[in-house]
Amino acid sequence: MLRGRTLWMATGNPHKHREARIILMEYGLDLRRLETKRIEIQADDLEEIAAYSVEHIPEADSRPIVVEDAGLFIHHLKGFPGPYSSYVLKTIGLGGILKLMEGVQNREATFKSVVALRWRGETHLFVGEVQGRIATEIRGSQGFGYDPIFIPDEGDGRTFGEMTIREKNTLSHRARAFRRLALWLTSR
Ligand code: ITT
Repeated sequence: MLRGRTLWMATGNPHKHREARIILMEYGLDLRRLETKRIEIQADDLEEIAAYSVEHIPEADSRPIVVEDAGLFIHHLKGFPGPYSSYVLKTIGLGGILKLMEGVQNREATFKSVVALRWRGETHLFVGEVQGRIATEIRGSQGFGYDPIFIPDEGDGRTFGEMTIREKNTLSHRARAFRRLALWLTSR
């Protein structure tokens, strides 16, 4: 088990940290945010990006660190933007995605999260996914990123952007990946 039940998340995104911290708290784990330089490689899969990143954080030599890489895979667009989600959001934005999806019937999408834990010289990966569809308009002002255009299948028709963090945490890709991490850590 972890000493002090504390681990650090290296992320530039405070929303991701907040969501993950709430999940880990349920398991008695304290997830702190680490402000550090992260190397983000360009690759086709999130697993490779997350693992590379966590393995190049110097602080990982002395304490347990997690990095999470997430992406939105739109089926009609053959998985775009996927590992390029961050760049696409910054460039064409939600409006650009909605434009690409104009008149498209198949709106299915998968949100995926890969959590890479670096601990005692080893890397462990935990994956979470949620299926849903792309809304036809931007809805909701909660959350961040793609939340206002993603409607999870298991929900009630609202986008993640129309949900509180706690509601999003019952269904999200991130919640699923971090729960897997928590179960693994607490069962050891
Ligand atoms: P890091 O510093 O942790 O890398 P980031 O914001 O770049 O933070 P990711 O690379 O994991 O995070 O995410 C890729 C993009 O997908 C980015 O634009 C996020 O805003 C967006 N995204 C990730 N998780 C999301 C979620 O739960 N809801 C909506 N958008 C999300």
